[in-house]
Amino acid sequence: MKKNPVTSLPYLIIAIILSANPSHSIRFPNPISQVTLIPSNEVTKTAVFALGSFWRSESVFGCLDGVVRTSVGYAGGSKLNPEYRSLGDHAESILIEYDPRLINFRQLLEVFWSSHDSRQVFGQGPDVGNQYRSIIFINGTEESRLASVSKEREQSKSRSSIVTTQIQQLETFYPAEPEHQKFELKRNPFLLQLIGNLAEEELEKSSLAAKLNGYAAELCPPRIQSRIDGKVNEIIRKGWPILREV
Ligand code: MHO
Repeated sequence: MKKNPVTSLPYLIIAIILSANPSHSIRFPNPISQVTLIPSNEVTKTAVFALGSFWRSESVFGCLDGVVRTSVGYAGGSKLNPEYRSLGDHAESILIEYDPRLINFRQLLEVFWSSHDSRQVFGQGPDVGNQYRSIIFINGTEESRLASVSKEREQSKSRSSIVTTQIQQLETFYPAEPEHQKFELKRNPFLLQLIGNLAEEELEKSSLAAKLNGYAAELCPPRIQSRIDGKVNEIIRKGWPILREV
């Protein structure tokens, strides 16, 4: 039977294109797991807060959508090159790198206020000492304004005690020792294995590790906590592959 020239024409054209130029191979879109959520030309901003133990603070902020990276360190004091066992007048602090298109400084401030007791004097929760004091570090007039407004709002909620939070210009942020970075994730070998037992440097710059560090401490917002639960359970069921994003 004679072939219909109309239906065979598109195949003929494709065959000619493919044979004429070998670079025209068929491309499939990247599988979802390979699409990074952070565009390569990312323009991120940073924020630094102190609100008690930095193990906990890193978990609280690392889990938020829009937070790209976190690291813990020392800030707010004058001692040069502080260390965990001799941090001088510094406060345990958290450096947050975020995508301003997804989360902004004002929203980070809301998380800051709701994640600790800013009225507790000389400590936070069970942790006693000056290193656990509450500080909003600012950079620029807009951040300064937002910080002051939010602190006034916080104080106006009750006049029975004083909001101790300081607002300080950020000078130097000294990163803490590796063993303090992603502390909550590191004490969960199961989750570490799930993301492929990343090397220390990768762990420190990984957005996924920042999220799972919050998940490990059960400090993610409930919606995110259950989203990650779902992904983790799916991987347990399949036994493979490794968790690449949440
Ligand atoms: N309560 C904590 C404080 C740790 S911290 C990073 C502890 O277990 O020692 O200061």
